[in-house]
Amino acid sequence: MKTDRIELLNIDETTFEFIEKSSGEDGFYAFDSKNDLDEEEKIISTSGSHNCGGRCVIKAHVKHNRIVRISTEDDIPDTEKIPQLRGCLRCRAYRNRIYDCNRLKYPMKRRGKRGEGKFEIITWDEALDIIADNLRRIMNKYGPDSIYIQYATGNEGRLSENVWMKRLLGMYGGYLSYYGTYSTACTQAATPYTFGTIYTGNSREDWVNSKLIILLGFNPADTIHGTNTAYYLKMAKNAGAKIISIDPIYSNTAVALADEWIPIRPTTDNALMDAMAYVMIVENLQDQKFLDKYCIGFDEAHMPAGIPPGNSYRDYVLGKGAGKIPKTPAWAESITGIPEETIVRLAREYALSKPAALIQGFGPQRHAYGEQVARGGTVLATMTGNIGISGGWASGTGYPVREEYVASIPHYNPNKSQISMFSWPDAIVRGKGMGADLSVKGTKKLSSNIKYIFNLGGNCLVNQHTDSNGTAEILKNENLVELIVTSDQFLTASARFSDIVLPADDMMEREDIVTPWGFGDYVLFMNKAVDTVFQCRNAYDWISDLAKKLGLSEQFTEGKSLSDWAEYLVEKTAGENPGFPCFQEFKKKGIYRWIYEEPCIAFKKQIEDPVHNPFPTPSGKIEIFSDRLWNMNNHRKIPAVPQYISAWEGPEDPVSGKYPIQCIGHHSKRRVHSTFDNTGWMEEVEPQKVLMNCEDAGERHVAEGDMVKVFNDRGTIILPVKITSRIMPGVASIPQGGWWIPDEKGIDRRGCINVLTRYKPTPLAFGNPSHTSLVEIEKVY
Ligand SMILES: Nc1nc2c(c(=O)[nH]1)N[C@H]1C(S)=C(S)[C@@H](COP(=O)(O)OP(=O)(O)OC[C@H]3O[C@@H](n4cnc5c(=O)[nH]c(N)nc54)[C@H](O)[C@@H]3O)O[C@H]1N2
Ligand SMILES: Nc1nc2c(c(=O)[nH]1)N[C@H]1C(S)=C(S)[C@@H](COP(=O)(O)OP(=O)(O)OC[C@H]3O[C@@H](n4cnc5c(=O)[nH]c(N)nc54)[C@H](O)[C@@H]3O)O[C@H]1N2
Ligand code: SF4
Ligand SMILES: [Mo]
Repeated sequence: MKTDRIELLNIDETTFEFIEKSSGEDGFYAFDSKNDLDEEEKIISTSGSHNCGGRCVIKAHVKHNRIVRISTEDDIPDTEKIPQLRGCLRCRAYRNRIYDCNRLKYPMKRRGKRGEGKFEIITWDEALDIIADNLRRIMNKYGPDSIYIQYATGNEGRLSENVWMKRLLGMYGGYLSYYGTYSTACTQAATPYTFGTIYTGNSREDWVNSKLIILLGFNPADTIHGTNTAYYLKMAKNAGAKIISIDPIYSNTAVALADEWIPIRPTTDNALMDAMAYVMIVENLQDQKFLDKYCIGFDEAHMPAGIPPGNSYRDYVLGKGAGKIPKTPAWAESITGIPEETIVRLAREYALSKPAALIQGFGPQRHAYGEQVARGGTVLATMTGNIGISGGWASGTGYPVREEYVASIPHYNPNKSQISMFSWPDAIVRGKGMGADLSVKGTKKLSSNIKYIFNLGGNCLVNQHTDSNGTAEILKNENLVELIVTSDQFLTASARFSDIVLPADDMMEREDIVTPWGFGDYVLFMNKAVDTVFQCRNAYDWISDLAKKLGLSEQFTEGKSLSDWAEYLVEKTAGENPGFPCFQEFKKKGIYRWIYEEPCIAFKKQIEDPVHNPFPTPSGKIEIFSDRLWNMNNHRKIPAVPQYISAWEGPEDPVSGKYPIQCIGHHSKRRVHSTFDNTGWMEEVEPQKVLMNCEDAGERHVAEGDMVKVFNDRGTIILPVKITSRIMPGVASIPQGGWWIPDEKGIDRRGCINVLTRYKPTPLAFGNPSHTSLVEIEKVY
C-alpha cells in the first residue's frame, strides 16, 4: 500500500529515499525512544483540530514519548443532558496517521517544473529566506492584493498557522482575504435574505419536541455535524418523532433512524419544495395568521411598495401570469423523480404535524443554484409556522444561536479586498481589475492578480476545489503565481504544486484551544501528547522566525511563547465568562462546558414579542420576497422569491444526453475531506469506490468489483465500483476527498471527484457547486 502510493505519485526516488529508510514496523516510521521500561503510561487529554465536523475529547495514552493507544471521554457519567463527547473512528485511528512513514519530515524546495513532484531537502533557514525574499519582492512590486492566504482547514485551532500568518502579513502591509466557505457558501449568503442572520438553529436537545423531522440531505451518522448530533436525533426518535430522509443516497442516518427514505435527483430540491408549497396553498394548509403577522412577500396583500403585481411567492407557486406554470406535484415528479402522491403526502404531513423540523444538511446547497435550496427551506418553515417555537426549525443555515465567547489571537488586515473563497483561480488569471461582477468585496477592483499563495494546512489548490485538471494547468504556469508555499504533513496534490513545502507538526504534538464545529457548548484544550518528530516545526515557531527576517519580531511575538499565548487566550476567555477555570486548571481538565437549563430556540423573541424584537432584515419581518434580491436585477438566477432553477448539468440539461449520470461526492465517515485518505486503517473501513445503482450498472454490464471509468469533458477517473440499491438510479457518488493521483495519461487512479466537477461559481454567493456534475460510467476491460 505504502509503496504503491509512492509509485503512483511518481515521486523522485533519490529525494524520497528517507521515506523508505525511516519506515519501521507496520508502515510506521522508526522513532527514538528513551526505552525506559519502567515508565508509566500517561493519559493526555486533547482533541482534533481538523475540519471533521465534530470536536471530541480524545485521550492519548503515551509511553516512551510514543502514543500507544487512543481512547475517548469515559470519565464522566453519560447522561441525556450532558452526553460524553466520544470520538469517531478517525481520531481513534490517529496513530496510523501520525506515525505514517510517508509523513513529511524536512523542508523542501521544488526542483523540477511545478507539479512534477520533484523536491530537494533544504534547511529551515533557507526555506524562510526564500519565503521572506519573495514576500519583500512581491509586496513591493504588486501590493497586498497579490498575496493570498488560501482557504485551508487542516488546522482549525485558535493557534493555527493561518492565524499566525494572518497576524504577520497584517503587520507587513496586508493580504488578499476571502469570504464564504466551501462548506456553506450558498446557505450563508442566502439565509440572511429571509431572516437577516445565519443563526437559525435551535439547540439539538430540542429535537425531542418535534413530531416530524425531515432530513434534507443531512447525514450526521457519517458526516459529523457537531459531535453527538446523530445521538440527539436518536433521542428524538425514541421520543416518538417520525423521521424522513430526502437524499439521493439511502444514508446510514436514514438506515438507522428514518421511517422513510425519499430519493431525490440532485439539484432538484426546489422543485419538490415549490410543489409542497403548491399543495399547502391549494389545500389551504399554510399558517396564514403567522404569514400575515410576521412576513412580507407571501401574497399580494403583503408585498413591499413599488413591486409590480404578480411577484408574490403565492403567485409564483400557483403560476399566475402569462407564460407561467403552476408548480404542481405532477410537474415536480418529472423533475425530482419523486412520485406525485409522495409529494402530496409529504406536504400535508409537514403542514399538519406541528411542531416539525425541516433540517437541511449542506449537501443540497453545494450545487449550481444552491442559494435557492437554502431560501426554499426557510420559506416552507415559515409557511408552516415552525419558526421561534420548541420542536420547530427555521431551516436555512441552521447554526445554533448560542455562540459562547472564546478569545482569538489579535490580527488586523489593513487590506480590505476580499474575493469569494471559490474565485481564486479567477483572481490568479485575471485578478487585476476584477470586481465588476460583484464577486469582489471591500474594494471596487483588485489591484493585482494573485502572485503569492500561502497554503497552510489545506488541499484546495488541486484536490478540494473543482476541476482539478484545469486548476493544475493554472498552477503549473510559473508566470502566473510566482511562489506557492504549502505546510502539511503529507505530500498532497496541493503540496506537489508548491515551490516550498514545510513539514508541519501534528495536532497531537502541540498545545492549542479548539471550539466545536457547529453545535456544542464547550471549549477544549489540546494538550501536547508527544514531541514533534524529525524537522517538523510548530507554526508559531517558524512564523516567528519569519517575522524576525522581516524585522517584525517584537511586534509579532510581543515577547510571548506559544504557551504564553494559550494562557493569554484562556485569561481573556475567563474575563468574559464568570466561573471559567484558570489556565492550569483548564489545561488539566481539558474541557469547559457551558451548562444551560433550557434549550435555545431561534427567533423565540421575535415571535413572542415582535414589536420589541424585529427580525434583523430591512423590513423587520421574515422576507419571503426580498427587495434586496429584486434590486439586483438578475431575476432569472437571483429571484426575489426562492424557486426551482433548472441547473446546468442537472437532470434537465441537454448535456445529459451524452453524460446521463449525476455524480455527487458525499462526505464519507472514513476521511476528513482529503485528510486520512492515505491512512491504511481507514481504507480498510471503507475503500474508495464509486457508488452506482444496480439498474445503471446492469445497463452498462458493470459487475460488483469491476474497475470503471467515470468521465466527462473535464477528466477521467478509474476506480473500483460498488453496486448498490442504496443510491438512486441515474445518480453516482465518489466520496469527496480521494487524492488526485493522475497516471501518465492524466487519468486519476484514486478517485478525486474534483477531476469531474466544474469551476463555475453560483450566482449570488459565488460559491462552489461541488455536487453538480454530469458523467458517464463505463466498465474498464
Ligand atoms: N465524516 C465526515 N464528517 C464531516 C466531514 C468529513 O469530511 N467527513 N466534513 C465536515 C465539513 S467541513 C462539512 S462542510 C460537513 C459537510 O456536510 P454536508 O454538506 O451535509 O455533507 P454532504 O455529504 O456533502 O451532503 C449531505 C447529504 O446530502 C446529499 N445530497 C447531495 N446532493 C443533494 C441534493 O441535491 N439534494 C438532497 N436532498 N440531498 C443531496 C448527499 O447524498 C449526502 O447524503 O461535514 C462535516 N463533517
Ligand atoms: N467535490 C467536492 N469538493 C469538496 C467538498 C465536497 O463536498 N465535494 N467539500 C468541500 C468542503 S465542505 C471543505 S471544508 C473543503 C476542505 O478542503 P481542505 O480545507 O483542503 O481540507 P482537507 O482536504 O482536509 O485538507 C487539509 C490538509 O491539511 C493537512 N493537515 C492536517 N492537519 C494539519 C496540521 O496540523 N497542520 C498542517 N499544516 N496541515 C495539516 C492535511 O494533511 C490535509 O492535506 O473541501 C471542499 N471540497
Ligand atoms: S468527530 Fe472529529 S474530533 Fe471527534 S473523533 Fe471524529 S475526527 Fe476526531
Ligand atoms: Mo466544509
